[in-house]
Amino acid sequence: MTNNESDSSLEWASQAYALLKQKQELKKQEDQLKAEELKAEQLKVEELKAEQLKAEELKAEQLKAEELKAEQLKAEELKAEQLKVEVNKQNFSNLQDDTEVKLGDFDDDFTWSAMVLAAQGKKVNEISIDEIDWLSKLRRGLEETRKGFVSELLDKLGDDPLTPESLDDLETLLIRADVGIDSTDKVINALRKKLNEEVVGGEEGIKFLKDELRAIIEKPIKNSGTNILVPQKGKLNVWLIVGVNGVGKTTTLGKLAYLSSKSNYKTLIAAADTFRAAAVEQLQVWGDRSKVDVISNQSKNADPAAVVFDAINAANKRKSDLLLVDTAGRLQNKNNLMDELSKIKKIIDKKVPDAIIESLLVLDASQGQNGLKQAKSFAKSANLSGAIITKLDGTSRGGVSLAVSAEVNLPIRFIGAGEGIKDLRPFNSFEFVEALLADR
Ligand SMILES: Nc1nc2c(ncn2[C@@H]2O[C@H](COP(=O)(O)OP(=O)(O)OP(=O)(O)O)[C@@H](O)[C@H]2O)c(=O)[nH]1
Ligand SMILES: [Mg+2]
Repeated sequence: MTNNESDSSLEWASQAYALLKQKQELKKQEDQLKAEELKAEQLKVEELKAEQLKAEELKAEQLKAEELKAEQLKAEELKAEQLKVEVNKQNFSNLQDDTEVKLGDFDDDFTWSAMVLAAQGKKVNEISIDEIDWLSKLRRGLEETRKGFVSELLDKLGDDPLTPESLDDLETLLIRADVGIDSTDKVINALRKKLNEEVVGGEEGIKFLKDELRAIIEKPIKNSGTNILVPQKGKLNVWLIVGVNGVGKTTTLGKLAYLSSKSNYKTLIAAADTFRAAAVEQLQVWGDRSKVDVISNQSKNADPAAVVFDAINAANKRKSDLLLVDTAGRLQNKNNLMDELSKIKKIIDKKVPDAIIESLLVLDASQGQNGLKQAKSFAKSANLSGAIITKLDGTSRGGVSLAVSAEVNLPIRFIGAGEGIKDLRPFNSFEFVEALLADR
């Protein structure tokens, strides 16, 4: 190779190198650009991805919100449904209890009842349909007692003044109406004394008789210091419902539960008659009707005192005002019955020493003098504080109420005249005597 040749090849080489270098530089630049583009693209992809994620999250949130809304709607619908059921239930129990009393005709029942209310100082706008309904029932209930009593007396007396003979007739009639010997003697002696002092007309004689009878019934009530028995607020009141079998204890307790819960006393029932089969079920029906809970022990031969123990615990927890205790009317023998009652009382004394205990003897008016015997025997061993006279409807022996007051010295606290939930009322001596002697 010549020098010339060598020079030109060197130049070529350097040109080639420069070119290659340029190419390489260019490629490098291109690569860099590409890398940057890639990076930018990746960034974009990531951004896009992030956006998608965000969108998805948003969608999920929206979905959640919609689900929540649907759930809320469902809950509201459920609530509305429940409310409907509750209202229906209430209506149903109302229907079942037949508690809504309708105003009857403007008849003799109405006018008599209204007049008895007016005579006690009630104003026209204070009279309720319930009161009229009850008084009508009471008057009709005592009709049988009246028939063999006042009507006959009035027939005999006419409008003439009383004579010693008419007093003898009156005596017989009072005894026949189961008023009892003591109270009859008292009334007749008072009338005789009056008769010795002045002329007593028929009408006046009846008025005097009413006053005397009312005084007899009122005496134990006044002695007790409590005019109308109601649960004392702020303490646990325990009312033991006692009496022989079949007199109406459970029915009376059911009516009392209704009266008490309707008057806004927190009420509870203890099913302490564990002797009779189905006693708990019978009580549960009354509890349902009056919306009062029943504490019971379904196991066979459960101890009545243990049921009362549980019931007191429940009553304390719920801060109940009144605990009504249903007791057995019949056990293996009478001693057992009294033992059982004193065991129940001991439990109450021990658990709630400041409880106010009422032992209320239920008496079936239709049993007449037999009922009086029961009252005397219970009063001896059961430490009674009051009586409840039931089944005054359809008996001729309503006068026994007077004998219970006069001979057992028990205040009558409630009277029942029918099997319905509203057929029991606090005892009112004025209304009772007016109904007993309603023909005048
Ligand atoms: N006509 C009428 N029947 C009543 C009255 N009170 C209760 N009875 C009825 O008398 C029957 C006996 O009533 P219960 O309440 O079961 O008597 P009880 O004393 O609890 O009976 P035992 O638990 O067996 O001791 C039932 O058929 C009642 O419907 C009332 O005031 N008038
Ligand atoms: Mg019973």
